Order: sequence, then structure tokens, then C-alpha cells
Amino acid sequence: MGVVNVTPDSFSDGGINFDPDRAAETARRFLDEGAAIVDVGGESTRPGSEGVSVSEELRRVIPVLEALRGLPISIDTAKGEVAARALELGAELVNDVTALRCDPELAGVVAEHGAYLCLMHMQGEPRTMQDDPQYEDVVADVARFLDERLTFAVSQGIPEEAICLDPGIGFGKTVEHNFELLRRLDELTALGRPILVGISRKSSLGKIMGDPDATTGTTAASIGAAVLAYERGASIFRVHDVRAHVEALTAARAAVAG
Ligand code: HH2
Repeated sequence: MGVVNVTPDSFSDGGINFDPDRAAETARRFLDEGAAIVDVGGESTRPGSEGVSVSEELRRVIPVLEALRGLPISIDTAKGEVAARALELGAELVNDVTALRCDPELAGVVAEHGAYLCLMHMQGEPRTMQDDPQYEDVVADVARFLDERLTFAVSQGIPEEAICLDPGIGFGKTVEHNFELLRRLDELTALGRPILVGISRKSSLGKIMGDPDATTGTTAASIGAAVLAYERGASIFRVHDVRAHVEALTAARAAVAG
């Protein structure tokens, strides 16, 4: 899954794809480079971010989705209205970082359109989530949460087969929490749904390189973590550097699967 943030302020590609033509060009390039799907988002969820209105989010993503009609697109949104417009324009998957906890309309929109859905774990909300994340047992807590949201989504008419789950790397988690989630990923694959991992360029990767104030990580560090996650059972990788990840994961697959 290639990431195209149509935002001025995303933590790693903020501003680069804010222009709709540029965003559509990046998305096409990602698909050429081997991405199975491109995740288009109009709202940054980086730590400290405030959120944008429905109208602003629509203004950002609609021209991009129009330009990409017919291509495999995911819409990164928590808003039912944005998801509905995106699905009408051919998007296939709704990537909701709030796991259907933000907009009560969203579940119905996904069910009605027969779309795929990603449910992600987040502790708190983007504005404050990195202030002091606390867990009894981060992996058990995330697994319990994802299982509960999966049951909720199915109760809203979304088939279980259409849902993937995501531990939400960096969303209300310390560096240790993030790496513990990767280390014990088998406890999440045990939930029986495909696991999506989004660690690409996240600050934890920069922090373990020795910079406590890092806001991003490098491509090489992202790939190292993705390959480990693949080996532990993840099957969808949300990444900013598609070609490099496709090459690395192809090699990892050859080694693991034979
Ligand atoms: N991470 C980000 C945004 N959306 N969706 C899923 N399912 N999983 C993730 O880990 C995830 C996500 C944050 O990364 P990015 O889109 O690069 O930055 P921003 O939120 O600042 O736009």
C-alpha cells in the first residue's frame, strides 16, 4: 500500500503531494512500482495535529480520486461523507484510523458500498496521543481492542472477509510499545484477519538510531522493520517508498515461502 498524503503537514511527505496533479502522478508511479493499492488521505494524523473539516478534506482528495478513477485506491479517512464520495469515485478500501469510533455514519457507508475496511488501533487522539501512552500489556490490549472493533464492524453489516486489522504503530505508543507489537505480531494474526503494518518512516525508527527528537525514520530502517513484520505474519504494508519495499519484501518472500 503506497501512501499519498494530500496534505501540507504530514510528518514524512507533507506538502510533497499537496498539489492534486502531483498526488495523482505519485499514485500512478507507486502502482507502476508494484503497489497493490494506493492510500489517499486528506488529513494528517501525526502527533499534535488538529484535524480538518469535511469540506477541506473533500477539497483536497476529490480531484486526486477523480484523476485516479479505475485504479486501486484506498481512502484514509474517518469521515462518512468523505468515504462515501471516495467510494462513488471507485475507491475500494476505507482506512479508518479511528476503527469506526469517530463517525457513526461510516460503518453504514462501508457496508452499503461493499467496500473493504481497515480497522486501526489508536490510544487517545492525535492531538495528545503521544503525551504519556500507558498499557497494562500493549499487545494484549491492542488485540482485545481490534477483536472488539471487528465484532462491531461485522454487527454493522460489513463482512468479516472484507476487514483487515492494524496495530497502529505510533498512535498512542512509545518506541518500546511499537517494537513489542512487531515482536509479538503473531498474537494479532491469531485474530484471523490480515494484518496491516504502517511503520514506514515513523519516528520510532529515527529514535532507535540515537536521535531522541527524531520525527521520521529512514527508508532503510522502514524496510528492516517491514521485513521483520512480514516474517511475523503481516501481509499489508503501508509505505512511502514503494519500489524499495517491493524489492525487499519479494526477497523476504522468496526466503520464507520458498
Ligand atoms: N499511519 C498514518 C496514517 N494512516 N493508517 C493505517 N491504517 N496505519 C498507519 O500506521 C497509518 C495510517 C500516519 O502516517 P502518514 O500518513 O505518513 O502521516 P500523516 O498522518 O501525518 O498524514
